[in-house]
Amino acid sequence: MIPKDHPRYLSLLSREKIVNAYKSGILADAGMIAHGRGEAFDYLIGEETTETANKAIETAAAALILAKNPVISVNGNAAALVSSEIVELAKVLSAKIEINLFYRTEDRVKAILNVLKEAGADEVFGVEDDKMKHIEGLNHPRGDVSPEGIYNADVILVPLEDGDRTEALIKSGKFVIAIDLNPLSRTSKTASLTIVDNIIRSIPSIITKVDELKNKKEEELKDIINDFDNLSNLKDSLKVMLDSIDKFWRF
Ligand code: PTJ
Repeated sequence: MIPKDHPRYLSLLSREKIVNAYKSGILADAGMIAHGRGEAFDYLIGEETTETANKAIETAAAALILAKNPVISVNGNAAALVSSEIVELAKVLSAKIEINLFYRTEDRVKAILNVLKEAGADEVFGVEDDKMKHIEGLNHPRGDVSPEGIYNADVILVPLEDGDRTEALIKSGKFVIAIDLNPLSRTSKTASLTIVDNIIRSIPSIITKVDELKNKKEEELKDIINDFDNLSNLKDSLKVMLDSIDKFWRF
């Protein structure tokens, strides 16, 4: 129903996917509110991946390539918007996919599992409640994770994560890569590395970067990671948003 020549076609398409995912039981009701907040920040960066975000994307790709047990954590919003891209990224990295929900219900886990399987995922972790282990510092069940997935991961990619869980994952020694359009969120500030960009652009960009960097020497990849400073990258992202005032008259 959305005309392809609409200037904000992609944004409206995402909105439609989010609403449909809510109707089919994939998305938490709070997922719609979270999406709206993301839309507002995306507007401020011009609905484009910034240079600052590209630097974070390159660093994320380097960290994921070097990881011994990389895991991509999937929630309702990620399943609604980028399930195929997540499956593709997991394949190029030989990473695991784990369903890890803030508002966990058995029905939502099943619905998200179906979406991931339809997108081509062979194996998905975080599905069987009785096999879960607990991450210290979080109240049940938000801290329950799969022993083969997040519990033993060294690098975790978390599109849209909550601040408490990011903090608990960091405390348990993980390298946490967050994707969050809000550079001021606790997740953004707590993560090892934050990509301030929309997941619909950043997951495909990570795939491209992994392809570009996968044959680089370990030392070169480590240099990329060591050169990255999360707080200063977040400040740069915020600056891009504040500078959008200069673009105000151009429309
Ligand atoms: O599916 P569940 O049960 O795990 O629940 C997922 C939500 C997202 C509802 C839950 O984790 C939550 O309440 O998250 P928050 O605390 O609202 O944080 C969501 C963050 O993601 C906000 O900072 C938004 O700006 C950001 N965000 C929203 N949409 C996008 C986004 N960041 C990147 N890409 C988006 N498309």
